[in-house]
Amino acid sequence: MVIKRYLVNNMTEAMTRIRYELGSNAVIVSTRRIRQRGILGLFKPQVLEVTAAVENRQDTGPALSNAGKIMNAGDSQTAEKGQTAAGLQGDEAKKADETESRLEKELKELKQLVTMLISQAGQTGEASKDYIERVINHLRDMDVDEEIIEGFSVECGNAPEANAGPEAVTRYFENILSNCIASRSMNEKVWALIGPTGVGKTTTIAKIAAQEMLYNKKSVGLITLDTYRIGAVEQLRTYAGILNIPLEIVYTKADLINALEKLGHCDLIMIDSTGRSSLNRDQLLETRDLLDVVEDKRNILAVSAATRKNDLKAIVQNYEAIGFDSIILTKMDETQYYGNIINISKYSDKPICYITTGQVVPDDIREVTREDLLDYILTGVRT
Ligand SMILES: Nc1nc2c(ncn2[C@@H]2O[C@H](COP(=O)(O)OP(=O)(O)OP(=O)(O)O)[C@@H](O)[C@H]2O)c(=O)[nH]1
Ligand SMILES: [Mg+2]
Repeated sequence: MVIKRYLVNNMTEAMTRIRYELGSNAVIVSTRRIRQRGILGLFKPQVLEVTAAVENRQDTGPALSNAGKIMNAGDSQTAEKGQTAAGLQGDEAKKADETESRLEKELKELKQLVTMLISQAGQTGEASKDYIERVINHLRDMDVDEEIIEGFSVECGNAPEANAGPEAVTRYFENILSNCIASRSMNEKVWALIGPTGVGKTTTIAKIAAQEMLYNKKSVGLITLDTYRIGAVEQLRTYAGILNIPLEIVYTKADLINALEKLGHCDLIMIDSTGRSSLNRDQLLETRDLLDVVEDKRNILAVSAATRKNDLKAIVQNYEAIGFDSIILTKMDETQYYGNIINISKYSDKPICYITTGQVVPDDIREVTREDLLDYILTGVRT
């Protein structure tokens, strides 16, 4: 006995294929609707699984074996037709007619099957094209840089169908995002937050200090360079008071050296700096001059996720005047257009270490993972 399983769209397709492959003696053993396996299956409609059996292997493949006969019959038909009319009589002529009509019928079925398979292949290609188009529109909505979209479109849009579905898209962005996550551990003892005005530097310092104390049991000390803005020192003093940690206020390089010595016993020293417009190079250089006295430090650029992408590009480029090792994307809760997560990987080769998601200290901050960022970028086109 030969048993064969078919995945088809409907019973007509099943019957045609079974008749073609197993012959007219085949019987249907079971039918059920199933979804195809794998993530790609989620995006495909259910298919019909039909199991058919035939008693004897010799019964199988009549159409295939007949296919040869059809060709031969076709070739010889013209030559033999005159002979048939002239020579064959009664039963024999009837038999020949029957064979001819059976062959015609099988040929018709074969034609239908081929047409159906060709149209199905076309539809699958269309589906993956539509999907890539949908992802491209989504990326545009997310305000992703056009050059990134172009790169994606070339890579996935021109890929063969198997490489142009949701799995391939996820893989593509996983690769990009792998480079924009701080995989290196941040072992430096001093972390200095720099960045434009009002992006959340001081609040973020309070969040990190609290989390490092609570979860990593580190002793933390704070230094502020921001004696420029009225109320800035008080803001950080309030956090230092709540956390019960030391705070040093610094005006000059000598002050900074003293402060670092005083806080030498701390596991982590966090430096808050004055917010600087990235377009004011003199101010940027002033901050760099001051920070240059600190050895073994990590400069972290804080920038709001809600920044327009061209401004983000300028900020990242101009802050190279100070130099930075990683990035914090702040105020993720203030935007629904998360393109900057991926834009920043194009504008800078520095990884993202944290994102902040609200005003609450210390909760609204988290270290980033690739999956987290993928969710931000692809939610809406993954399901
Ligand atoms: N929605 C939202 N607001 C935030 C976030 N982080 C900080 N803020 C708010 O942004 C405002 C400015 O925060 P600061 O921490 O003072 O910003 P800063 O960068 O230190 O500002 P300057 O020192 O003036 O340059 C405050 O109202 C914060 O509560 C965040 O992740 N989401
Ligand atoms: Mg501040």
